[in-house]
Amino acid sequence: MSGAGISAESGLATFRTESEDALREFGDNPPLWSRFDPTELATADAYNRDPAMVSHWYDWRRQQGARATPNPGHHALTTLQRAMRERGDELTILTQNIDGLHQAAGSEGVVELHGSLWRWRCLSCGDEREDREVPFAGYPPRCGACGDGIRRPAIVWFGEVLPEDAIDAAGEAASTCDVFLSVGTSAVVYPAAGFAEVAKARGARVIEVNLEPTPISGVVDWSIRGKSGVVLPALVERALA
Ligand code: BJW
Ligand code: ZN
Repeated sequence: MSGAGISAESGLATFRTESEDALREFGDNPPLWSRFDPTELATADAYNRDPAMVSHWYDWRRQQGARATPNPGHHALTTLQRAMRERGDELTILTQNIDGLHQAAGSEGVVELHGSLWRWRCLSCGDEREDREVPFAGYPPRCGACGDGIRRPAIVWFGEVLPEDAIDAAGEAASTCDVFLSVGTSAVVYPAAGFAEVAKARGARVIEVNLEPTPISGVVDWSIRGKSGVVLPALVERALA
């Protein structure tokens, strides 16, 4: 299970941090919710109130996403996934991230719990399609399928239900895995945060990789403090040795 922290070393801002030390370390790229109000941007109400403003904000996010490339943390997971497949095992990557960097690193079958920065859904006809155009042309963005419906980012905002197939895949992986890795997530946003505990309750070993302690640090078997771009390559190298 990855969160925004795994993409921090690709230059993408995280959402929140618990420590002042970490806040200083983020320098001129501080966590998003330390400078923006999520209720003004990441809810359906906010979008209905001001679709142009919210769309512009996501344009800015897409501009950053378009420039970002996977870092050694993403690549390490791809290496692990391929090596495990060769041995007849499986590594399921569950991500809360909407940036697509796991896929860009070559990981397969990535389960996107919170949607994607690169997909849009029409509020009228429900058509959902990929669009990587940055910046997006015209506000509010109109649907290419039905012609006049307004499109919204296919991202899961606060108070919205996660995609059913993603929840099912995450539940299945968490309840059947031998090892559950929680990487770069503050583990406060539900239901995603609950899967580590599901895995633990079903007997999996749980490993956390994070710069700082989180609410699941007391539950996990190992809590490794450090940057995922450093820790994951080292972990994977040892796991495959
Ligand atoms: C590093 C690092 C490095 C940094 N290396 N580590 C119980 C109580 C109260 C509220 C709720 C509740 N249960 C559910 C809710 C509501 C809500 C919720 O959980 N709120 C909590 C905040 C309390 N959940 C929802 O609303 C969800 N939906 C839902 O519950 O629906 C139920 C429902 C039922 C029936 C009808 C209707 C509804 C949906 C949640 C969607 C979350 N969406 C967002 C925004 C997307 C939009 C956008 O991106 O613009 O998704 S919120 C934001 O947080 C984003 C992330 O995916 C998500 C998780 O954040 P993540 O990934 O953990 O990042 P950070 O920044 O929090 O943490 C980064 C971590 O990395 C830190 O710990 C750093 O230390 C670390 N780090 N650099 C390693 N180099
Ligand atoms: Zn439409």
